[in-house]
Amino acid sequence: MPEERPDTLVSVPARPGAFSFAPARTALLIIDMQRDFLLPGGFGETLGNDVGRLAAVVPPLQRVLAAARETGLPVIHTREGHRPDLSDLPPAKHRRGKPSLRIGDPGPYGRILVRGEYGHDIVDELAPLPGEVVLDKPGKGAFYGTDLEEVLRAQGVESLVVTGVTTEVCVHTTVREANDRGYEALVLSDCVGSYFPEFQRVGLDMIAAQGGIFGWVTDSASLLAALPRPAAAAV
Ligand code: C5J
Repeated sequence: MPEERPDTLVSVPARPGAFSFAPARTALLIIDMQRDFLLPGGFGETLGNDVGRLAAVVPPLQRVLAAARETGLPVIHTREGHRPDLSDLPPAKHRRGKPSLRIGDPGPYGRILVRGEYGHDIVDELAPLPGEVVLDKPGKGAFYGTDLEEVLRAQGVESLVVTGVTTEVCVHTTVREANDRGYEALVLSDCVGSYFPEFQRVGLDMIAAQGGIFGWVTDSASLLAALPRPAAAAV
């Protein structure tokens, strides 16, 4: 049973400056840690990407997920994907690029990026627990076409710890959407991943630039050191 979450402010060293948040009003957002993006043969690879680059995100994100659960932070998982009849897939998204398999085509883990398929679901290492929100989104941003805002409002959330893939696409879009809606977002540099090292670096720089134009950036160790946890869990 998680302890009562402290309402006092906690400060984490971050770019462009310390990020202060109340654990009682903070949620962990895990963006699209789906087999289709992380495993060979999934959607990410059909687009020509080296999916091995995303694997490094899993161990630090597992540690952050465990700490969030111990502290009692709400955990929200998202999955990008579409209805089996593809009625929510814009034709422009469907025909985009030259992937070896398109959304809806049969692939090694079922139909590519289709809800209910094995590949659409979250990797085993980060599997949601009963009671954690799993939000299916048709777009890149987690607020678009979802009830994320209602979920956050109902839980009194004001700050988000943002993790997942990919840094420059779904993470960035979500952080920008969150910023426009008045949320303060802390992005964990080692818990977000990109297929492109330069996009990872620049994507993070863009968030923290101009005094934190979209949010703040730190790493998982800094967050874990600052997060107040029940004494037994922190040792
Ligand atoms: C992409 C995502 N890259 N989750 N989706 O298409 O970033």
